[in-house]
Amino acid sequence: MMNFEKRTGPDFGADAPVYPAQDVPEWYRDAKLGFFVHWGLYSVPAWAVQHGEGVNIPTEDAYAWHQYAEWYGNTVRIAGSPTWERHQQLFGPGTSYEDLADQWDASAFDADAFVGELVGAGAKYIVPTTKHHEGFCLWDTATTGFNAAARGPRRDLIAEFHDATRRAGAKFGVYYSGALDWHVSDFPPIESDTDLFRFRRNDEHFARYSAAQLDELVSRFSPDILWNDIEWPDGGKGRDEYAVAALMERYFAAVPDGVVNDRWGVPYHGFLTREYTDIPEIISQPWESTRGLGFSFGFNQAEDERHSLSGAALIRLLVDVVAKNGNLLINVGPAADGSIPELQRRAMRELGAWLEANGDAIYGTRPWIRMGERTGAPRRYTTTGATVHVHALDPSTGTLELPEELLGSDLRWTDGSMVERQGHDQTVAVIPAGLREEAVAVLSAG
Ligand code: FUL
Repeated sequence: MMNFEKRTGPDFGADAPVYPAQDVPEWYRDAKLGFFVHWGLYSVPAWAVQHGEGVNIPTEDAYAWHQYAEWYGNTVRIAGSPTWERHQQLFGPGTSYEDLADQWDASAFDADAFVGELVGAGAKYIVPTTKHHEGFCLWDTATTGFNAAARGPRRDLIAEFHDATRRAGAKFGVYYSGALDWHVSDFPPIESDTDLFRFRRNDEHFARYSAAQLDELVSRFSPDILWNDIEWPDGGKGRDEYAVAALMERYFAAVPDGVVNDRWGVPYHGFLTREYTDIPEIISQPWESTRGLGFSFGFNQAEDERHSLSGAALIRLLVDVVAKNGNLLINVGPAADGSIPELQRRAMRELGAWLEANGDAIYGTRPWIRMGERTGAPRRYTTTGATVHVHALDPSTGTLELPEELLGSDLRWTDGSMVERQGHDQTVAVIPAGLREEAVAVLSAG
């Protein structure tokens, strides 16, 4: 995969940093489904305000009412915010966010069992947060004592994730918050999108700190994916050894078949990322859709069934993303103790069972000439070589309109049964009774 031809960023002249010209590897495109794991100090309170049906939060309050529980460390510093109020009541006014480090008890975490759940749900890759914006490192790092081996769990949680993921035969990625680290910053809380870009460390010293951490992660775990977030400190966008270009160089030398995302703030990216966004069409470049099962990545105890994707909705989301050339990086937010809350587990298990029967129409596929049809009952297409898979997103209707390109093909349902057709020109497939209860029913034409 390594491609030694170099790309340079625009407009930098002779001093332009040189980025690798690395393609997104085929294994990543084939994988289709990964699991994000957002776990950190924020999992101790595990709470964010739930907006609820029809509540409209004015833009200026968006950060005070942030729905992402992993943003707790910021929200709790906004005086008067619901998080701030609840925090005073539960933990007492003297308890800072960072004090939560010593309250984090991860004793129920069994990495093999945890990873087993994700792989059982169909994950081909797993991406835990190694350091989220809070700055707490989940691995045993030499760069700071603010880490899970020294405080709270007193375990190297990333090493445990890594070993279990490799044992399970899945790919291992790392999420890393590049330019936001509230532990080593001294800014007021972020209360707007403007603040997000103002209140962040951008100095050279911080770029060195971040690079040292990412280098540790690369040399210890050879991660298949570097999933950076919120860009890289500006102090590290040149040609120095702590700059993105040099980091990439070292990364691809260590992991030639690795891949990075697009959140580095430089003119180089691997796969594109989309977060809680509906994509209307096929995107020709490899991309990845991410979201939580509910409205948060970190576990939010304020959410229930009403806020979380059902198993069926999750399956339909995966099919929709894959038909549009994407991968789905669905998030699981464990409780502080390392267990997966039941609501999330239920949806994951339904997804795993569906993939068990229909995985051939997902893994290793590529999009067809179009993602689906805009009229009639909702459906999506994927392909394996010359075979086209037609996914009925609402099989309860009992019928599936076939695209005219496939009318002459041999058609079979996932369960191997022949396809019965109806209509004067035989363009409608009858969905067998046994498949009508499924979230998505699939027939293959080839
Ligand atoms: C965002 C972060 O701010 C969220 O907390 C989450 O980690 C998401 C995947 O990326 O930009």
